[in-house]
Amino acid sequence: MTRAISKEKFMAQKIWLDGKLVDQQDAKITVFDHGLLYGDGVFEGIRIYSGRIFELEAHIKRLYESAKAIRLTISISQSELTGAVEETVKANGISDGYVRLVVTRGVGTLGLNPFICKNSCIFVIADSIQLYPEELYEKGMRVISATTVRNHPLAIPPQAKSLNYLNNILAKIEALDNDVPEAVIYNHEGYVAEASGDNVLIVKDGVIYTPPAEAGALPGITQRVVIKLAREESLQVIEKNLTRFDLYVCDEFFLTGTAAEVIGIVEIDGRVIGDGKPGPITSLLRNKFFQYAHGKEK
Ligand code: PXG
Repeated sequence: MTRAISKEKFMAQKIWLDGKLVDQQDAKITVFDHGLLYGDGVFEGIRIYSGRIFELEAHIKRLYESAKAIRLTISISQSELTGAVEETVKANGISDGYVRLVVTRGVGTLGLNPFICKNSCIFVIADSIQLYPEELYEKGMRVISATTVRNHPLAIPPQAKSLNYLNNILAKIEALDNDVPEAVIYNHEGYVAEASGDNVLIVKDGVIYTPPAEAGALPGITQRVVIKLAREESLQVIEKNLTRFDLYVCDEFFLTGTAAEVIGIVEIDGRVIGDGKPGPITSLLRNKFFQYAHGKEK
């Protein structure tokens, strides 16, 4: 598997900004943009595998739904934005990499009122992606339970991928303070929601379990694809609320996400999962996902 892509090789050269491709040094945004002042906006992170933009339609749909949830009108249509992403990837000649698609509330004043911002600001970056080292996929990753609680459903909707990621960043800081790369975040009722940038799945007695969207996870596009691939392998997948105990005593544990793809978890809060190595279902789904993403199957 190709993993690390050198930064020099894939340095983003052209950025799509409000309708135009511009050089990176000319891609400038004012300090009065509410995305910067208040984290007021939405975004997507999308992979490019073997020259194809992975699940672009699903990412575009989620972006518009996130925008709707925060009453942000994206000034161009879904098909125009799809075209902008394709154009940016092509202009930068990237066949394996990453797209960051961002829509901010736009230029406003030093006040919260979002309706003063007349036009959303849209930009697309196509670049390489900072990946976990390959060793982590082979040996599996250790995680902790975060004390930071997932956004309450009556606060920023947890299903909206907003630019306001501080809650998840606080959980990530807890992880890094404990010398592990990721943390599991629980919701206000104590059920598992997700990790700071990935969805949580476990295996118990041959059945895969993952928290339902109501538990406060971002509905992951990687998670959806992996569930589909698992069902094609005749594996049973059940969405249900999971507790910390369920994670402690499961047979296998893995995370899915655009950045991490499928990664095995081998320890949580000092409890070893299974035999301390990524389990067979995790490895099977990781391979299936790789093949599917690179178009080597179906
Ligand atoms: N939960 C959260 C909070 C996320 O941010 C996921 C789950 C997984 O969703 P997808 O659709 O990607 O399977 C995410 C996605 C990064 C990075 O740079 C993080 C994400 C996506 C892309 C890049 O850490 N998170």
